[in-house]
Amino acid sequence: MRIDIVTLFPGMLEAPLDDSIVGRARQRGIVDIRLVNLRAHGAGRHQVTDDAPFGGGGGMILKPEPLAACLDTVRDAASHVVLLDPAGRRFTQAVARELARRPHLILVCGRYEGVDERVREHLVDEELSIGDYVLSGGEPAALVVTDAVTRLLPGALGDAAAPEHDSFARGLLEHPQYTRPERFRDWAVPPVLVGGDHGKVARWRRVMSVWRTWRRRPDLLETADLSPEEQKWVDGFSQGRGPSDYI
Ligand code: 9D3
Repeated sequence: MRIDIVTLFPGMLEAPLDDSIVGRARQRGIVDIRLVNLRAHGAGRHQVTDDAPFGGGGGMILKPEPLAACLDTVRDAASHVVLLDPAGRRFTQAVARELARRPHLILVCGRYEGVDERVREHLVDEELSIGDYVLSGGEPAALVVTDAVTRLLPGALGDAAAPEHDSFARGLLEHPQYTRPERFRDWAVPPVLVGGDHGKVARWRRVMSVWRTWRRRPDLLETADLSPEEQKWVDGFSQGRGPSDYI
C-alpha cells in the first residue's frame, strides 16, 4: 500500500514514521509512506498557502490552488483522498479496516482555521476526525490513521500478534496481563496464570476481558462479537454476579 501525507509541517511526522511497527513495515516494503510538503505548491515567491476569509473575521484559510496543484502530482485513478478535519466522520477500527483495503491513500492535513470549502466539495473523497478534542492541525490525526491502517497490512505485525486477535478487533477490551516477578511488593499474580492449566488460563482471560469491558466500556458490548456463553456472563454481571462466578 502507498500512503501520501500532504502537510505544511512534514517535520512533525518524520521521526514517528521511522520507528516501531510503522518504521519496520516501511523497511520491509509493506507500506510506501511519503511526506508531501504542501508549501512546495504555494503561490508566488513566498509560496503562500493560506489567506484571509471572504466576509471578514479572523484566522487564515488554506487556499484551494496549492492543494489542487499538490494533488495533481500525487493522485491517480486508484487514490482515495482523505481530509483530516474535526468535522469529519469519526475514525474507528472499522474505518481503519476499510482504508487498509485501498491501494493508495492521500491524507491531507488541515491547518489554520480550516480549509476552503471547495477543497472538501471537489478535491476530497471523505473527511475523517479522530475524536472530539481540538488539535492544532491534522498532523497528529494523520499519524493516528497511518499507524492504525499500517498495522492491519499483511506482514506488518509478527505472527505472535495477528491483528484479528486484538481486543478491539473482537470488540472487547484486553484482559489483565502480568509478567515476572510472580510476587512484587506483596502483590501476587493471579494463581491461575502460573498454575499451568492452559484451559483454565484461556477461560480466565475470556471472562476477565468481558468483565473489564462490562465495567469500563459497556457501550462496546452493543456491537461486540460475543459467544452465547459470553452473553450469559454479561447477563450475570448485570444481575450482580462477578467474574469469580464464572472462572
Ligand atoms: C477556529 C477553528 N475551529 C473551530 C472549532 C475549527 C478547527 C479547525 C481545524 C479546529 C481545529 C482544527 C485543527 N484540527 C484538525 O485539523 C483535525 C482534528 C481535530 O482537531 N480533532 C480531531 N480530529 C481532527 S482531524 C483534523
